[in-house]
Amino acid sequence: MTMTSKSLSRKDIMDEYYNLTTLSPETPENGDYTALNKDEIQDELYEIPEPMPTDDRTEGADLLADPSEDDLEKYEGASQEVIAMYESPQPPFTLPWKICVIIFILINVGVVGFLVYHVITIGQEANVQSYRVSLLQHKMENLVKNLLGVENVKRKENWLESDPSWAVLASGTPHAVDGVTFDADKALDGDVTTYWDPSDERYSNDWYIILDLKSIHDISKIALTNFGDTVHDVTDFTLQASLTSSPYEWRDVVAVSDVQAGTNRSQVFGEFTVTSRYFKFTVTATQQGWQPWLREIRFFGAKTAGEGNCEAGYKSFGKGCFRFSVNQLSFEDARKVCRDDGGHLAIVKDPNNHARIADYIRSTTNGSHWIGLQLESFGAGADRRGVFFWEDGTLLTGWKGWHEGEPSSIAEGGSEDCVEMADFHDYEWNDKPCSYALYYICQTDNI
Ligand SMILES: [Ca+2]
Ligand SMILES: [Ca+2]
Repeated sequence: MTMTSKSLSRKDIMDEYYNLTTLSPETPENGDYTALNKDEIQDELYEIPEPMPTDDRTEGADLLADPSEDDLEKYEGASQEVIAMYESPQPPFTLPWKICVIIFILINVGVVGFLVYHVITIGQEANVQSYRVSLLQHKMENLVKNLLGVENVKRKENWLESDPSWAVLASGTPHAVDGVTFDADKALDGDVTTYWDPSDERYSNDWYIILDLKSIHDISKIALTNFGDTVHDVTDFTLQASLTSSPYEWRDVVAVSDVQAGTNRSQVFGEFTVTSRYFKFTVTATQQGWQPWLREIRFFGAKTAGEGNCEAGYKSFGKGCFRFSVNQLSFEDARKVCRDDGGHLAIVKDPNNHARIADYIRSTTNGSHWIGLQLESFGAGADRRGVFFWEDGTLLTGWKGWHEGEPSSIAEGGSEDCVEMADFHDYEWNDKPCSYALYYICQTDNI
């Protein structure tokens, strides 16, 4: 995606497109073309044709599902109006895109600076500050990645951003008061004011949390933040790891017996390396044998690289990393799974990549798969129109993998707003109702 295209919202594009297809040649002021320059319109729409032989002019109208002669005439009339405007001696003033980018960066630097100031001045303790700064750094890296379109931000070990959903099982009955439950989530919420309190008998010495880090990680340090008293503070713990969940196959990673009680500073324990997705953290002793009150657990490491610099479980095809589902879901559910995985439904803009992916499907499930392409329709009844967008927000332009006769359902009464690589079309594209349960392909960037 080019930087110029980022200055346009989807609504802008769809409004412009709608204007183009409905504009009367006698009333060019209906279309607010002054907000765009000619290159932007040509980038974002399906190329407004330069003056060309009449026989070629229908090419730009392929967004229409079933264009009538009348539609094509309107489209051509509108195209000529736009071209005439940009060839006029006084072109409309537009802010250069580079200045837009600089302003955008300056605004973001200001926002980040404001956040950093507050992290430094308001943070309660040094460990809280360092933790939040690392979060901020993570978010800034993503910001830079988005701004520059850099696909390969260097893979780096770091303190992972804890996630309460990592806690899948915990021992004991969590203490509850005033509607607040002191469950294991509280040790993974990134908040040192909340804590895990698994009420249990004294000297149980088997208070555990099973964690699912959602993907395979290389972990080399663990940090605990005790409550800070001399009754409930953890003094001993073990960490075990399993690559599988049903059943778990626990193997010992580290046993620690020198955790300091009576302090609520973060304590780091390292000197191990483990590659796993599931972890069992067990408190084997507290200062006076009562159940632990534990503010936070953190892990240091990075997602494990698989083949071709892809995360484990992903396959490298061309520039992207792709994971093929073993289950079948609706488009929305599949989209959510991919996003939870840190990626998105597959964006297949390149015919060579498409061929590799199709080959892989033929050799495995041999079934239809959702890809990250969806129709956004506007207008209703006979006026229904639609534009296909990829999951990264870009318009479907350039190469397209439609099977002959597809998409078949943009026009009036259409309901096939999602796109599959269809087994019955030899994995060429078909538009299909989004509610169908299909296999799906997730994609992440290289790491
Ligand atoms: Ca907490
Ligand atoms: Ca169809």
